[in-house]
Amino acid sequence: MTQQPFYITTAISYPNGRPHIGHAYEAIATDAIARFQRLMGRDVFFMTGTDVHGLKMAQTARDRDIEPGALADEMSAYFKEMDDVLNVSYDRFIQTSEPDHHAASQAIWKALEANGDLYLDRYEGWYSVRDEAFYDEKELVEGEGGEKLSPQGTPVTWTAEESWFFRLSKYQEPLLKHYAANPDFIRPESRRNEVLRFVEGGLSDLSVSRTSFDWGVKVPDSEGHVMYVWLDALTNYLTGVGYPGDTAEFRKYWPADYHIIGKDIVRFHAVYWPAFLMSANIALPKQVFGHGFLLNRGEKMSKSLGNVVDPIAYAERFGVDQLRYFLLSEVTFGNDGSYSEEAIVTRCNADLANSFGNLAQRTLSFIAKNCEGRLVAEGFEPTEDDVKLLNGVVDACSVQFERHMGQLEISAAIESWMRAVFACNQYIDAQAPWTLRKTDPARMAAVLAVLYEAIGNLAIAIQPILPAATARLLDQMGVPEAARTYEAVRKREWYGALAASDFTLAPPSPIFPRLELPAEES
Ligand code: ME8
Repeated sequence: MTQQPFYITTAISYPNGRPHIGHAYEAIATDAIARFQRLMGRDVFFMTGTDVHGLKMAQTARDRDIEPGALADEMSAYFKEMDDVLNVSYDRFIQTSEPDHHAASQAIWKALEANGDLYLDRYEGWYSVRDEAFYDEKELVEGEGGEKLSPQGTPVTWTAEESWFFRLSKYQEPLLKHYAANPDFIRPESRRNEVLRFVEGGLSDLSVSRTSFDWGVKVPDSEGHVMYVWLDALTNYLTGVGYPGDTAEFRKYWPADYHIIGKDIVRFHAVYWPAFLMSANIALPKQVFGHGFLLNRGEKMSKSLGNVVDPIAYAERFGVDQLRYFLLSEVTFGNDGSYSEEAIVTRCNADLANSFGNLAQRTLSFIAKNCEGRLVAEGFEPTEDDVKLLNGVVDACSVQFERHMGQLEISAAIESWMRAVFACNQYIDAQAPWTLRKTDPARMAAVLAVLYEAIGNLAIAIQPILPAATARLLDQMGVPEAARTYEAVRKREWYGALAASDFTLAPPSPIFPRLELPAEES
């Protein structure tokens, strides 16, 4: 059977500083979805990277007295390192200075031009370097000192220069039609409503080239112009799958299934991007999902507040899977969420160390110690409680987990998994194998076999969230690689089918140690 393709992307980050926890959050969430789809049997292409052009990068490089290209290379390495440390399973990490990306950006430019959507004029208006965005006068807000700020609260400067314009105004109606016909094009609902209001308010043509600096993709046949950084940056989603040209890769993966991005850049992805694609006669992505922002104890991260967190330091301190689990369970995907060290420790201890980890540890060590590491595979009659746990609770968890993850309801998927973990802990307490050891050893072995199946299935289900810990656990349990897919779980018969037949369980080591807060903070 040929696998159905699935294409997912993160935003590409500005590497004008080191990655922060917001970048880590987006990478982790997108990775969980990509891993989930692979387990569902899809042929996944997962794209991420850095967005190295534009004025922000040029200015940062100037401040540091280095070339923008050197800054891009140096800083992009930190983003890649973050992804690798966090176990982010990207297929391509793009840096937009790469030659194939310049070629793709120039190709889309020519397509817009061929469609009659570009014209040369003079731009006069407000520009925010921090947002790399142009704003209409009517969108600006007043700062505390009476200065003009962008709607995102960033400084704006008056800009006047010769520029190429894209006929964005022409796409107001086509965009509104597309939103109406595809209610899931922009999610969540709140973001969709924002975009609808913005587009209904009318669209001005968009300045798409700059002449006051030269750090960017050169505009074809237009000396002195570089492309507006967002036009080139958005095109990375095409570069990654082989655009331009009618390549097999492009036909396979495009249009993208999901662009996963933060709420601050929904306008670029849900207005400008589909308009560029319509103009270039390229199919539109299926969905743009704008996740929320991570706040440090409810406050926005900022260098001046000194609360910008290094995700690698957090991963080293709490564990990669612990950080992944915390961010994905604590924050409802699509909403803002808050994090603190105490919250990470509390949640990971409650859910991972005390509930799932403890369940696995006590069950597996009991099997190792009291059953010589062997499971009862055949010859026992499951009781009503056994059937209820496996068919009722664990099967239902798989179904709910899959349904929620398929809808990007990541925290709800984890909640359904946690409910099944609780049910297993209740089962072990009610069955009390430690008592059965003396009174009914055959039943004790059966109870442990049921728990083994349940734990194995729950570990397989939660792999997208906890890839390393589940791999270690499933290794300890002797579950062959081929049995670790959702399809394999669905097809399997219960009772002893999970472990490799010649497997003997060794005394296990705990997979989730209890976390402690550092002394000075506890
Ligand atoms: O916007 N919490 O790059 P970027 C959660 N280069 N997510 C956050 C966040 C936070 N506190 N802060 C930022 C850019 N993000 C462009 C994208 S795509 C063609 C070009 C998210 O480095 C942000 O919303 O400013 C975005 O999705 C991503 O991190 C990169 O942000």
